[in-house]
Amino acid sequence: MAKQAVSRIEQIKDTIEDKLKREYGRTLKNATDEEMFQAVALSVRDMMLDKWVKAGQEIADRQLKRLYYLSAEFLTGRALVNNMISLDVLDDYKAVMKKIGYSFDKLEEEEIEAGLGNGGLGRLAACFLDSLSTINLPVVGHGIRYEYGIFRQRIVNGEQVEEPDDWTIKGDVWEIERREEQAEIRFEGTVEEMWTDSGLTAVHKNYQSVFAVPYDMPIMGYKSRMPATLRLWRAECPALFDLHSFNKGDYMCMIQQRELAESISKVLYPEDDHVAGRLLRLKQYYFLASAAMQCMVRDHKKRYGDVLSLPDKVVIQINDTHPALAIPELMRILLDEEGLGWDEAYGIVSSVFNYTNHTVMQEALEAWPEQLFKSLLPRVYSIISAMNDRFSHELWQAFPGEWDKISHMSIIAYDEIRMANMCIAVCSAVNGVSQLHGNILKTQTFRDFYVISPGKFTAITNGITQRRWLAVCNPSLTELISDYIGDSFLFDYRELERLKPFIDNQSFLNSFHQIKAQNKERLAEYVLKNQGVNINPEFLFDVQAKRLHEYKRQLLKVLHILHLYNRLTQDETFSLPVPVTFLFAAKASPGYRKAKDIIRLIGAVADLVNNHPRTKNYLKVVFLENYNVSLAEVLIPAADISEQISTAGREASGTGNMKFMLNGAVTLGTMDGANVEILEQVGKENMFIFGALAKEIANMEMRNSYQPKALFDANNDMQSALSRLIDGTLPVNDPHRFDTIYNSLLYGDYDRADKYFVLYDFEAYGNMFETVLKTYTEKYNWTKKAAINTACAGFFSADRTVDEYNKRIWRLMQ
Ligand code: 26V
Repeated sequence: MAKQAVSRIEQIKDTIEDKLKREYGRTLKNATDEEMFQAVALSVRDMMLDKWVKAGQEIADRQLKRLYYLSAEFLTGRALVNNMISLDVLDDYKAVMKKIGYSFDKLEEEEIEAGLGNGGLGRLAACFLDSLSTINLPVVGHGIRYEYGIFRQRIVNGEQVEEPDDWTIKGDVWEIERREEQAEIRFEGTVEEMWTDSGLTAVHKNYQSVFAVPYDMPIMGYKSRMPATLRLWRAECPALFDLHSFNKGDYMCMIQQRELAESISKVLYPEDDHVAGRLLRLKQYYFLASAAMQCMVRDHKKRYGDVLSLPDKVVIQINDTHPALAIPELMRILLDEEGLGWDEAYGIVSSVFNYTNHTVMQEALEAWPEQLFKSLLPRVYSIISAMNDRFSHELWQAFPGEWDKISHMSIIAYDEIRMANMCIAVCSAVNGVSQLHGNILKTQTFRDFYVISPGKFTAITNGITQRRWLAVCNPSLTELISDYIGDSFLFDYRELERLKPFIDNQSFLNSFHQIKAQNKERLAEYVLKNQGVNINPEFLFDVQAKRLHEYKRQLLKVLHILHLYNRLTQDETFSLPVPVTFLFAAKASPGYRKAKDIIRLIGAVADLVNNHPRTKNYLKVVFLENYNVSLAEVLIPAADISEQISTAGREASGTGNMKFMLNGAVTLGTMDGANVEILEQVGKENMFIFGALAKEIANMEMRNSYQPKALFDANNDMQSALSRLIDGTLPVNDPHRFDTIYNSLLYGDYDRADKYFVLYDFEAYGNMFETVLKTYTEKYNWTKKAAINTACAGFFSADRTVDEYNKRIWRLMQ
């Protein structure tokens, strides 16, 4: 080993020893696992802080324009190994741990992951910060420091049980509290308008204050000189006790007020499927928006003196509509605190804001009850009202007399305030997250808006960071790739396609195959250790891992398993060319009944097929508990097949699809979201595509022509599979447990029958699955397909994504 490396290793060891001594009064010999983790993490943090401070200086000196990425969710996951890789010290730390005889894996597992997000939207925000830092663009992410992140899921008697996720219980090593930069957030009260020398001004009175205290975390991109900052806001009660008014009644009241104030950042809402007009959620969103905007204006004025130069120095991206109140909040600050006139303020606001849409599901488009909004945020309400008046006027000019259209497009109508409409009306750019999704926004969801401002709309396909989703989660594959093409693909995603010439190289493919086998073994160990279930790595691993939602169609896969069960049990001559382990991992929103029923169904089907004397030789079904970033890191590298089977037109992009592809899983999917672009990259020989197209689905919906019952009547296999839901075959206590699922497919409950076209695609899915199994038996051929998927995944790097945002929208300098 080179002399330099030896001294670096000694230095790291000394630092860890020093941290242990000073923080805990311990030595390398008697430190607990937790103390060891903390000491190591602190030593890594020191290295990041050096870069962080320098970056801050550079931003100030060069007066760089900065991005504010506003998001209600940042699903960062564990940070230790990722940070080591970014700082290029992973091998050094491994050597140190070896030297002191401490397991590196244990260290890694000691970290509690920050689960401050529900799914794709939150994880995307985390990938973006990593990529922005990697390409050295200056960004601050603003979010909420939820005390409880996404719930921990346990399965008890087949049912999902939610448990609180106490992630800060041991204190978070990565964050730094910045109490001196707190902001006051005002709720409720009344607004008085007054004429003063500077015209009509509004004064907000009798409000209730809550304080927002920031916690900053450096996010280290790969070999970056510009760590990103993630600033998470925590709610606190303004003053402690007011001793003068101290009497028993006030005391109780004060304690209550304190609880109320602090409840704002208490918990992440575990829903991403529908909007309940919840007061606390609205408070959270305003809390985030106001804290971020106050902080931004304060910082800008400190650097540049006034607010007029904001558009030159600042650009804001709002991640879905959750942080959209930042728009009227910045108006409020510019009007009421900075004394600007409406047009001047509006000019600034409309030039700095941009909006990303992440869903076309109507029930997830936020709209707040007008009265509730008005009483909680009276001043913000009056500003939105004024924006609505002006916007309605424009609409009237564009569509004279078309009242339906105008009220459909207004920001406020039918006693509701619609966040997406406000964003589109005000922002400079509105983007979808895949090509297909962008087109649906233009032609369906927001088509009337597209008519009046076509230039605003764009589509930028999502991406993932190849550091976490390859280097961290699949070290062996990373090493193999590096052996063939060097490791610059970790920095430059285009490099990955240099693997293509090796796709026919026997020894490359052998190693690729072996690595997949090892990763399957690693997963099997995990499943045995955590759930006490044995899975055989010789089986094909078919994985569907994502939030549980009807549109994602976990149900399609379940019905197909029942179909295979029927065939295997009814026809002794039928068998599968290769046995399959079907892995599911998914959290259901706690209030989403149907989603929870589907989890129960998966458990019941698992009990059925895993225990039947014949089917257990061919099928194994496992539901993995508590899907989160850390589980994804073990699961994804072990997949042979990636199930991406949403109803076409519904999945805005998907990012799990990209993670699986990068790790050499072949996609079995519909023409939905970014699957369409995966197909463009890999070609149809390297992907298994089936099912109705988005256009067909939209047509059937428009004409109301889809009749699942007719399909059912004409298809024996479908009948047999579906009847398993209600004929007592499934081992559950209540024989009617799955009646609702059955009925909603055939007859609809409160909604249309089979709203997500599960039965429509049932046969096509089954046929394509047969092809998958046949292909899998040709080992060489299969590994080639898998490797091509890895080689073609470069396009889906979030480095490419943020670079596109930058060229089209942000215009930041490196
Ligand atoms: C909606 C709501 C509504 C109610 C309250 C909380 C909440 C939280 C999130 C959402 C929107 C869900 C949007 C979302 O996560 N979309 C996913 O975004 C991914 C990143 O762009 C994309 O890959 C997925 O296809 C899309 O479903």
